[in-house]
Amino acid sequence: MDDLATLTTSGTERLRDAPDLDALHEAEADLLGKKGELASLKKRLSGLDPDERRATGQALNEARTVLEEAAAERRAALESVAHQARLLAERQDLTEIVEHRRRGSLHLVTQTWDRLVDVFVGMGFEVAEGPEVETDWHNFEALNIPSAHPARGMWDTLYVDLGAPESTLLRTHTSPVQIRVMSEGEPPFYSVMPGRVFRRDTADASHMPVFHQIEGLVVDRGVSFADLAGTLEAFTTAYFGGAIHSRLRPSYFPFTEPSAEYDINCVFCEGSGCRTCAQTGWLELGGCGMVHPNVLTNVGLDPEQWSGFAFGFGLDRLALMRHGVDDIREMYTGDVRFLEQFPA
Ligand code: 2NM
Repeated sequence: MDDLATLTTSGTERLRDAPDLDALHEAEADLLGKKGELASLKKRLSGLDPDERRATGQALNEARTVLEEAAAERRAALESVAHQARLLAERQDLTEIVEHRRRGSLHLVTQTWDRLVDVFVGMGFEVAEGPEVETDWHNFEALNIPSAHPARGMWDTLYVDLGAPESTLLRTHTSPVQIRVMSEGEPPFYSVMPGRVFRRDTADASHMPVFHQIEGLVVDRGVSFADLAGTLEAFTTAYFGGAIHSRLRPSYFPFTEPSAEYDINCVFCEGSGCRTCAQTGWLELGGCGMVHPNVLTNVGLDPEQWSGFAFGFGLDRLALMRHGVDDIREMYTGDVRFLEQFPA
């Protein structure tokens, strides 16, 4: 019994002080293992008389319980320390690198192009594109602008030194795409043509020799001027919001009859008059009209069967207006301080 009491005291102490899991394991084996100190004490039970044996056996069991509990307690403590150490060792620094990579964005003109196309596609139009180098026929002749026609002076044309003189040019508008669509397909047509166009102009605050247009074309049976007005009004509210409306004013284009200018309420003052709209309350956006019967005939369509309307406006001008930029040249210098103000 004395040996047992000593073993319990010293054993508990040894277990409690085990410096690590290996030492604890070793102490457990020495104290509680098959060949351990408790087991060797147990062997001595056979030398005792029955009463002593029962009391000592019970004390042995109690000592085992005490030692086992001390071992379990120490194991829990050591494992917790080991766990903390492992967490610390496996710790990963996932802090984001906040060094700012400079990210590009779509050019203001591209953003405007995409938004316009989105609105027209939403209204059921298809998108058509065509070549930037065109024939005189597609750019002028087919559009009811013969070479001697005074209206030729409406466009300052850049010619390409190819073929007969003045037979090949940089398109002055996207209308030749409409000629191609009508020549190559079968009506009905509901298409918009965004694209880059070229004019022999000196750059100033409102002109660039290279700029962009979007034109639209509808050809179907029984299309009227009311359809044109309704389509442009629907586009106006869809693109600018419900507060902005459109109006049409009589005008002249060789390829449409009747022809009209397309205005919208000034997006800055909404009609009350400001500097941008020169106190008129209106902004000129573009032109439109009913496709001239000569144009329909030129592309092989019977004007008695088919009628249509077309419209067109400057995409760059729209981008400038929308963002209150006062000089078109700003959009084409490539200055990042300008470009990064439109990060959409
Ligand atoms: C405009 C204004 C008015 C137009 C007409 C045609 C075609 F091919 F159908 F005859 N294409 N584009 C047109 C009409 C374009 O832009 C200011």
